[in-house]
Amino acid sequence: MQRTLVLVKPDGVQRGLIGQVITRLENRGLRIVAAKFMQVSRELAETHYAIHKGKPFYDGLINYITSAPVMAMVWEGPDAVAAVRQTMGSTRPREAAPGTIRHDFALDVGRNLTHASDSPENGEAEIALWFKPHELVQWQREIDRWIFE
Ligand code: IDP
Ligand code: MG
Repeated sequence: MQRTLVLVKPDGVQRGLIGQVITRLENRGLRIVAAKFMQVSRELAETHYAIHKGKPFYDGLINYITSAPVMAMVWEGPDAVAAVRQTMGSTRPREAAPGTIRHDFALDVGRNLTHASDSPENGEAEIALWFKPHELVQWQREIDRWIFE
């Protein structure tokens, strides 16, 4: 079972789309492990997006992610990293496939609603950055055997 960090970014929260994002991940069969609604500090934003430092959109990205609260979550499932990114759609919403969250709810790359880890290694690192170990819940769903082969 693989785990991944998911954020509903400030635009998703402001637009009342937290529920729709969660519903799509639940519908997919993924299992929620942790969630917290929080204001992102500049320090956390800069650590999380360190890889993008120096890029033209970096300052705007830090301002965007710290501009209002986010919903931070951990989800798990088989190949959860790839599965969640597939459900989110391409970074640029106008290039995202119909049926993906970014296609169905967004237009501009700087307002693309969600974050999802891009590799299993980054997933574990991002989970450790955003959550304390005791905030991650280990549990089984009654329906798991009908979703996980
Ligand atoms: P990802 O979120 O799909 O993994 P990344 O390339 O890691 O995409 O970029 C991180 C975030 O930075 C994007 O989700 C988006 O919010 C923002 N971003 C990326 N490229 C641009 C851009 O060209 N203009 C404005 N914002 C951008
Ligand atoms: Mg990324």
